Amino acid sequence: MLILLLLLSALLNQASSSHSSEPISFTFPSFSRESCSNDRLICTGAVTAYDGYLSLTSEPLPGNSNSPPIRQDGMTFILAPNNSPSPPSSYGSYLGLRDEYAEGGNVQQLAVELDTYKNDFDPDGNHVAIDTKNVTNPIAVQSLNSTGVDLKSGRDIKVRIEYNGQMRLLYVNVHYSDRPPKTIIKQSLNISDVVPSSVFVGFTAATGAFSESHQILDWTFITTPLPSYSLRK
Ligand SMILES: [Ca+2]
Ligand SMILES: [Ca+2]
Repeated sequence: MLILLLLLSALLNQASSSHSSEPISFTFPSFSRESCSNDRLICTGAVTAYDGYLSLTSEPLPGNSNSPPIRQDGMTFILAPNNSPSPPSSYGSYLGLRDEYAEGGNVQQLAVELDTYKNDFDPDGNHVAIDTKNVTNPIAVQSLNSTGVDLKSGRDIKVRIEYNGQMRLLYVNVHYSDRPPKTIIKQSLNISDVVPSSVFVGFTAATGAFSESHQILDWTFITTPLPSYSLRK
């Protein structure tokens, strides 16, 4: 059972904030073996940097094929108030995100999960969900089965997560990298109710009894300021 957490320190410019702050943008067009040893990324748990990608959990051993193949459990993109490593009992279905014994507790996290394994509380083993307090009771969940995207296909998958602070809407797009974007979830959300104004952003993932490869190939993060209006008396 492997747990990991990767966080990059950044101040999130909350669009709903009354304070103006500088927009933040960064991009990792790729990764290298040095990506975890420079100052930009905090890699904990099983996160390993390779030439071309970050591996969030230990890679499955070559030839370790299960019949029928079972893979688990998935990964998340997370906004968190601190850079603590994944909680102790967050392996498996808790995706390196929440301690299973602390479900429903007072946390200030926002996560978009890509879940590859059906637990009792899941619709299936191929879905996207938005988690705040609970992994077991997400505020939104949507199966990918009708979209043609299979998270376990081994193909490169692009995920675009966009928050519109004026409309207070969170969009999640998931598609194969060679296919057009497709909105999977459109969820009403006031992000300032969920996370503090200063957060760490990054990824978590976990495996359980069976392994799975969770790789980040590239990553771009952008905030934009609210449109400003000038008033003339
Ligand atoms: Ca699951
Ligand atoms: Ca789930």
